[in-house]
Order: sequence, then structure tokens, then C-alpha cells
Amino acid sequence: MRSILSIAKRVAVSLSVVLLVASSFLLNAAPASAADYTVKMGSDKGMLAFEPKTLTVKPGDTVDFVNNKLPPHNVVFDKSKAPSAEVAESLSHQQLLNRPGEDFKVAFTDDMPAGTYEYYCQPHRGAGMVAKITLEK
Ligand SMILES: [Cu+2]
Repeated sequence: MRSILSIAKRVAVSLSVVLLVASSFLLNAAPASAADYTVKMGSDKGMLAFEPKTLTVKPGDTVDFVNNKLPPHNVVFDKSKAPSAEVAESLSHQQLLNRPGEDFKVAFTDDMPAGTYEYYCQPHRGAGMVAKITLEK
């Protein structure tokens, strides 16, 4: 004969399993939190390059462009190499950064079309200081 206690234990165990499964579904359904990326202007090794050269972001993410080596640098998004010329314009930072450590942040938002946005540094474009950011949805 089973005691009421052992039945109560079995009910409690199966209930907690149900709760665990349900909560893991909830966690999976929750949106990933926004990420902050850093792009160095001028590589650590002293090359005229953005580091990293390619980056994939999602809406809500922020990219911090930090002046590193061989300034001055700026960031100009190429209107002809972007899903939207308007967005390329709004992401650009024409003003030159002169001091190492200076930075500016760019936010990618849900109202921007997905795709690859190419950008360059105006003074060093000819030297190959070009890179791209892909907005993925
Ligand atoms: Cu530059």
C-alpha cells in the first residue's frame, strides 16, 4: 500500500520537471541582449586598416569606432555599397579623429534594412582602409 507521502513526492517531482521544461522554453524565446562591438581604426600592428575588417551585427547592437594607430581617421559609409544610401549617410562620421583613444558610437536599429554596409576611411581609402558591417535580422 502506498503512503500518501510517496504519492505527494512523485507529484512534486513531475511538477518540477514540467516547470524546468517550461522555463527552458521561455529562456529560448527571450530575445538575445544587444551586443557592443569595437572596431579599431588603425591596427595594433600599425597597419592602415579597420580591425576587424568584417563584422556581423543585429538590430540593437552598437559599434564603437576607436581611434587606435596612425590617425587621423574617419568613417564614411559608401552610399553605393549599402542597402540604403540614406542609412549609409546617417551612419557616417566625416569628422576626422585626431587623438588616439577618441571614439564615436554607431547604433544599428530595426528600421535599417538588412544587408552589407561597406565603409572606408577618407584619408586612407587608397591605402586599403576599407571594411564592412553586415546587418543581419
Ligand atoms: Cu584612416
